[in-house]
Amino acid sequence: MKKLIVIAIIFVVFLGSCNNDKNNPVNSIKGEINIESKESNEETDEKKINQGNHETMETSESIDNKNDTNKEDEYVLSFSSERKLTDQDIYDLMSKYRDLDREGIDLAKNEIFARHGYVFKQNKYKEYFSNKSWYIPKENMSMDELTELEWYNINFLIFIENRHFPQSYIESSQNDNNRKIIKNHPYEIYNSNEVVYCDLNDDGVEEKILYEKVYAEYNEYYLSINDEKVEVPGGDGFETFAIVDIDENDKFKEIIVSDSGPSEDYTSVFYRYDGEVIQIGNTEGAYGDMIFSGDGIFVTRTRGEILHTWFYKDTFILEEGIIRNIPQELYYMGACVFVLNPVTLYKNREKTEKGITLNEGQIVKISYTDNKEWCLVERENGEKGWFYLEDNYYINDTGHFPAEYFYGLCFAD
Ligand SMILES: [Ca+2]
Ligand SMILES: [Ca+2]
Repeated sequence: MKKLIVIAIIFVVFLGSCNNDKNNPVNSIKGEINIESKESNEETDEKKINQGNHETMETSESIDNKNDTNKEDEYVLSFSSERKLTDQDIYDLMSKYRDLDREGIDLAKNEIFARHGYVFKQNKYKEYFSNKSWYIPKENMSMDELTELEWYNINFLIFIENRHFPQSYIESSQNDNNRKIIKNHPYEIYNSNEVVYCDLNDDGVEEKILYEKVYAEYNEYYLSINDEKVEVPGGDGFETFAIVDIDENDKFKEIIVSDSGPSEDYTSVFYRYDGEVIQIGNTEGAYGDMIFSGDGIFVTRTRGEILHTWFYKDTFILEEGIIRNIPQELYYMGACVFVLNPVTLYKNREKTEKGITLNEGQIVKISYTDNKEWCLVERENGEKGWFYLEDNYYINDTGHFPAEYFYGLCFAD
């Protein structure tokens, strides 16, 4: 059991590395768990531990006697010590308490500790649980009293907390990226349906540029440069376009027209003018997603091909008038997931040597992928292993979908 506590603490700490919010209640709870587990490790007297367990049994009996009638009202999750929590439980909880926030999930998690009489250090928990008729504080409560199932549920709730609420690692990492992009952008943005003058080919003569959105049954988009007009592909083009100098060492400036697509699958088309309008390439991502370094290389945001809905930084180069992709061996996915069922990984990207097994109730990070077949999973302690997707759907040779093993994958349109 002590080993399990250590494991649980490791995952709490690991999740911290996926979470940028320093004020997150998880961290304060992490502190509480650490303090208590330290005490329990020191408590080597078997007699004491047995006494502790006995007291817990008494406590749970008295809980049942007191609260048979209003169990649902007395708990956020009345069954969180009895069975594994599922995604559905969280959705039910969210529909039951419409104003359920991060705090609510945090309370659900602490409720598991409180059931064993955990004495909270922070006033907000002290006050909340002292108002529950079932809560009996127990000064010498040992973390060893928590069952494997309860640790599973605590980890699950920690994962939910970070996934569903605003300061989640997912959103904060995206915000960070956006901030960087805004700081670095050297492009200029212009409105559609307004004539713009800019020398695009460095011949000392400004081009007359017009990007038109024509609202008809189907939206139509046209780019006119001087006397030439081309139709721009797309279904939901931006109200603006950008002029950028991708490579400061050539004489051209480039025009980028971005489109938000049917479900925010942003795409961009690139044009150059050299006496005629030339489409030089297209990428995913809008110009606002891109970082230009001025040397012909730029980065955009591309949707990943495998496992779930995710995006990666995709590098392109403008060479000899054409934009082409620079493929990478591995792409950073960085998806923190909760393990629902044990899965054994491979030591390397060959289907021969099996390595570590991920156990249910763990939080791990799917860090890198070749974006074709293989994904690298990392544990907080640095242990790594690979799984592959069979026929693009199933994990390894199991015939089961990734969502059966990992909770937290995103399957958006
Ligand atoms: Ca010119
Ligand atoms: Ca240039």
